[in-house]
Amino acid sequence: MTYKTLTAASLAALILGTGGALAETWRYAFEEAMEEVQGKFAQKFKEEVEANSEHEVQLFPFGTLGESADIMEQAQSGILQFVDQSPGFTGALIPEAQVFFVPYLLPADQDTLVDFFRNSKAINELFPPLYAEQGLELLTMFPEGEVMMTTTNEVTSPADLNEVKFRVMTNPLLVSSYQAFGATPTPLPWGEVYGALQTGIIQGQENPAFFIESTKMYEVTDYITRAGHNNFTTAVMANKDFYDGLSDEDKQVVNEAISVAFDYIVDYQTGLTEESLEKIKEAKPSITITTLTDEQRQPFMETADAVEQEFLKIGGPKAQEILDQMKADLAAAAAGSSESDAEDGSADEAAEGDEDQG
Ligand code: 6CS
Repeated sequence: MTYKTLTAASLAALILGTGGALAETWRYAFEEAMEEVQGKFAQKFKEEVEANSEHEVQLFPFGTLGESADIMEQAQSGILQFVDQSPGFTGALIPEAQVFFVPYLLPADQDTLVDFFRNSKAINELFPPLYAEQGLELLTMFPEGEVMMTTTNEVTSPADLNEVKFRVMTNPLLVSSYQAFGATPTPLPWGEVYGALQTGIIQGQENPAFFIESTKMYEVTDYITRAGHNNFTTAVMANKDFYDGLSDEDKQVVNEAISVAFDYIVDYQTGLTEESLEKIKEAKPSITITTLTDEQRQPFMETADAVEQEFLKIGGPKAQEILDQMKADLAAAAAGSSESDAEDGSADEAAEGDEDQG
């Protein structure tokens, strides 16, 4: 073989001595800052890929490439190889992804929740073809923490949300859900939320405690309400053409890195909610943090059926199949958790934990 007959790839492989795999730089954007949950996940992914291949992963946190909708477009067009976008923004693209906004569908118990995300057939088998239709390889979904409302007025019942312009992610079912809660939902991209609260354009928003703390949402609201209605779900994807074009070896590197990062991010979140709430209290002692009682939650919970029906209307052709499978997966996760509690004798402790978490 002469240099004339060498392809660019084989020449590079010769130079790099990588046995055929070209060392590339992969670009990965996410919706949060480097030290927030999505950033921590991305950093672990990068560390794993770089330790196990010749590739480099370049990370783009929130704000460097635009809003969530922008990074999704960039991933679909192949400018980015990887993107983390939450179903809160994917709902218009993949209507079935709105299922994560049926209130009280996901469990409050962390072990059950993680078991569900790890083993769900809906996530691992039914969602990937729906993402593939949009040019995306769904790599994983993971939870980011209990969602809480932060508002300028106290909220203990749906009546307290009357006339409250409440910011939600740009997801039609989330709009329906907050309508059912009695609020006036206002879909906005993330970058506009702090300013909108500061200027009084909106009077509330929802997010996990770590994000309320790190983005200082407590500065522009006075009440945090734990209604226990959801856990924040996010998803990591690759551009599908890029992923399909990877060697088997590189696919394995990517999949392994995702799996290691998943385990890492689950561990990372242990105690994070309570730590974040403590930091908020320290930074703003006047903040009121209320965990609603079961009785106070009841009217919020009663909206779940109507929102589920709405999901079946607007959740795309696979809505029913996704919902049924999610429910089956959640039941299996709950049964698995109670079995392992029984085995290690920790059922009582788990039940106590549930109460603490609400
Ligand atoms: O509320 C939002 O828009 C943002 N919340 C979190 C926890 N992550 C990213 C998302 O943009």
